[in-house]
Amino acid sequence: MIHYKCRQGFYPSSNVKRFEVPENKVAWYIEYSEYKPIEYTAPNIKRKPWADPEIGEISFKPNWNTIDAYVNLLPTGNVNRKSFTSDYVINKNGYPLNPIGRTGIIGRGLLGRWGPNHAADPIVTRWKQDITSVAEVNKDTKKPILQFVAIQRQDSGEWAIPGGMVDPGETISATLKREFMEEAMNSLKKNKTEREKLEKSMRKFFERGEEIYKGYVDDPRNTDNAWMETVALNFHDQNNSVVGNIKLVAGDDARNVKWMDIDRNLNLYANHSEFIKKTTVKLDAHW
Ligand code: RP5
Ligand code: MG
Ligand code: MG
Repeated sequence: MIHYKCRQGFYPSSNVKRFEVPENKVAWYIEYSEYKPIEYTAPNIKRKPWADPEIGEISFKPNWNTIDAYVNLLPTGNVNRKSFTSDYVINKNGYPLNPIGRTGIIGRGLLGRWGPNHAADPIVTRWKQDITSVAEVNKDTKKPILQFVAIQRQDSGEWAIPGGMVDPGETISATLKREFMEEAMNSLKKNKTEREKLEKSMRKFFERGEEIYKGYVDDPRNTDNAWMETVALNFHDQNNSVVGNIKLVAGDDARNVKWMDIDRNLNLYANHSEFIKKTTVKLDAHW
């Protein structure tokens, strides 16, 4: 794997320009003495109670490459500091190193954790149908067209899978359902009773997911010392009976939500298009 979206241009939501890393200088084992990465951690991240403290603070004793029972957290719970790639390296100053390589930025940027920041991505799909409920087939590939629930991200305006960060102690399956309900069903704006009812109606559907991808994400927020990793699962509504019929309402960090037709022209946030492509292979859908 190589990363593209996190090694050029401006760091997201900032006027900080990355030190541009050419493709043949990404890997750490390649000597690059001219490399002068820019230090950047967004000021508001440093104030967030859920974010890691600075490296070197005496109270901060992370257990790298482990499921860290780190106690200073609110809410308390284990933080997964293991990478799906392999054990990452800690440099001589105590900073974890991005397993893919250089990004032109040191520090955490917008990310809360040093090292891997774990997310989960629910890929909710259905078959595209015409008004008479007949599945639409692409003329060229002769394969049925798949749709997935896409959200438009508040931060970059790009369309994406409605994923989100795994909270300390949270299971992946809980994150998948919670983030889908927050971003695509606006659950945070519902009262407790409504939210519980909604959760109950989605519970069965979210029990059967198929793993599509697990690993590093080519996220524009990645830095040399902090990066995104995810587990993406597909939840497919074969006959439009569950989510095929639900009302989508954008919420939390989503400004828009819709069923998006899938084909090879998709241009999504980070490397989400790659996850969607894998889903079409699994379901033998048009791409
Ligand atoms: C991506 O960022 C992941 O694939 C996931 O979709 C998302 C999680 O971050 P937030 O949506 O919480 O910003 O790398
Ligand atoms: Mg979210
Ligand atoms: Mg999100």
